[in-house]
Amino acid sequence: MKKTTNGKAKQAPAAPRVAILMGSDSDWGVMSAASDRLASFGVAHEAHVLSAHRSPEETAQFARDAKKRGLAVFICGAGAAAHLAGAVSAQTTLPVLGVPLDASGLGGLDALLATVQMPAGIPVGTLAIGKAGADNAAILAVQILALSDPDLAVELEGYKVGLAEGVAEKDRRLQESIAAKRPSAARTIAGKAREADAAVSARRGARPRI
Ligand code: RP5
Repeated sequence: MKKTTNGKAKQAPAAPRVAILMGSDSDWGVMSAASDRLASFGVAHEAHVLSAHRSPEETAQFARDAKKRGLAVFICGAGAAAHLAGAVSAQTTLPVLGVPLDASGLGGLDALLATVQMPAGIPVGTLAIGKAGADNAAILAVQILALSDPDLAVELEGYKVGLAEGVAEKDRRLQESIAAKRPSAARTIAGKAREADAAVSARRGARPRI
């Protein structure tokens, strides 16, 4: 094992487990969300531009070599007539997650249909169009890896707890802002309800409820 300048053993960087592929460098602005999410879970990954149409041979070769290189999951993002995920899935038994991107005048619907409508036998797990899809593809990749990685499974549990806490915090802030904007209205409604209650009780000759 190599040593650093201070004499400590140098850790070899972890081998990439996830490959993020995209049809063009113009996809990176969206697909970097997948990279960020994988990094947040400490999952080693790599990202490449490979095109089903413009570099079909290189794409097929990469897909075929992936398993022996230790990769476990593919995330493929492409726009327009998006065949990248399908072309990769045709060459590997590793799970392939497809992210349709908005790269033409059709808002990503073209890429969604091209990615999701795979013929039977060549599966592509297709996510939402754009950044949410890239983010979810990364989370799904982590979930796949976590099936055989208990530490990662624990991380995922913590992530879910964080999501629920985030929602609770948003609700708390919403309630605060509603209360801050309508304190008098709330008092008026409560006051009117009490008055109506007292009037009904008086008509019945009973003591009003407090
Ligand atoms: C697709 O065509 C790529 O995935 C990209 O979304 C789209 C446009 O590519 P560029 O023309 O920007 O290279 O294959």
